[in-house]
Amino acid sequence: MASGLPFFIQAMKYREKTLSQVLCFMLLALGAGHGDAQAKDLFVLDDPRGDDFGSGDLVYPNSGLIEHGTLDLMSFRAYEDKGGTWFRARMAKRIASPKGLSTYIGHEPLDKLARHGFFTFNIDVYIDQDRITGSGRVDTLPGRLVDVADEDAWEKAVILTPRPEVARAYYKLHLEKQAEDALRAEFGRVTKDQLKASQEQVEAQLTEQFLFPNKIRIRGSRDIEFFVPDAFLRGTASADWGYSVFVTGCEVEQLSKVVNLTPGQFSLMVVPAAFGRHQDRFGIVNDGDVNQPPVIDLLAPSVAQQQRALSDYNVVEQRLAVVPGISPGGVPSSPGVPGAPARVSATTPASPAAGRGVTTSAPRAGASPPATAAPVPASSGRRTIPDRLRTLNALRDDGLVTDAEYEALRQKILAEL
Ligand SMILES: [Ca+2]
Ligand SMILES: [Ca+2]
Repeated sequence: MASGLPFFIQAMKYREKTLSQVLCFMLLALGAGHGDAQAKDLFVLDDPRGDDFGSGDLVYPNSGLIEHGTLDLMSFRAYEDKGGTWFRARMAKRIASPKGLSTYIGHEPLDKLARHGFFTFNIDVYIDQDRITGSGRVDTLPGRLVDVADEDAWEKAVILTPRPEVARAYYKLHLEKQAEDALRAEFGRVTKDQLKASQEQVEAQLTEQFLFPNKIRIRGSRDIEFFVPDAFLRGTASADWGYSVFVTGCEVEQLSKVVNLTPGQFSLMVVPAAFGRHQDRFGIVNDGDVNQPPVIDLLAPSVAQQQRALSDYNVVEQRLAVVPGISPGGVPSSPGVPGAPARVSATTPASPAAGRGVTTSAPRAGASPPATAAPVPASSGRRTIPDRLRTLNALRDDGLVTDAEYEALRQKILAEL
């Protein structure tokens, strides 16, 4: 559905962006290396400096922890290594370390939670492997408030986040709850078998479509690298694929905000935006609209394109801002079958019931929760509560969540009874 994108963005996709990027790509192919004999550059995409303001209206929280430049993406590079691809993001400023800092609640060492040397941002990478318009998913993780362009509908999502195991577990809890709600809404009750099938479906889809890398390293002061195994992408990252890449602030402590909110409100570790200046969220200035996405920097050839993409949404139409993908090799998206619904990639439901609500066929605009999930009152007996508590216990046993987080989440889960 090309009409979902303003013309100038579509035009950009095939023209203005490709020249410099293809040039970069060629230069890299000529052998700019990493000092690692095995490493082979695949591509690099540059992003302007000083555009870490989203649509142009976002200002940093006055927490003292992050400041202008902290979330400013300068380039996004991929290079091949044994068994997979390293992605490297270069930021405009030194990447802040959690060392020596404490959690807000409980005052535990922050680097006990954020174990990979960073804690202030997430970088989402949605990869369109088939370059067929409308084929794949267009939704992004909860809290980002953007969709990916239909042209760049994705098959694989790689989410760099300071607490990868916890992010995955929280997202899984969220999906399981959605799936259970959908089953109950449809059948009035949920059998043990349905529940089991539904949970297996959630896990299979997560594994197939989402990677939260835990092989992460900081290089120098401004580069962060994360490893994506070939097994996940089914090969090395290709310059011919499309990449939708953006930076959000990381809400590294989650506490009460997780698990049980409605789908439209649930946010997976993203610092939100709100009017005025705040300590704990991004501020919206310049009379900017309150519903703009909390995406601070979008990988795009120009600042203007980023601003256009992030400010083009409509709450009444339940249309989110749409972020374009970039193909480093300049491969355009080919038209899909006209009028065909977006393909739900990979996991096919074992039975109609099992898959319901799980195979999120990428509803446009997370503003509206899936219709199937709506009618169920929160007080309906939840079969997944014991499972969710087990998940939570496992996170605690691994030392991945603090006692304060554990307690807040436990209360939240139990309150659903
Ligand atoms: Ca930038
Ligand atoms: Ca940008």
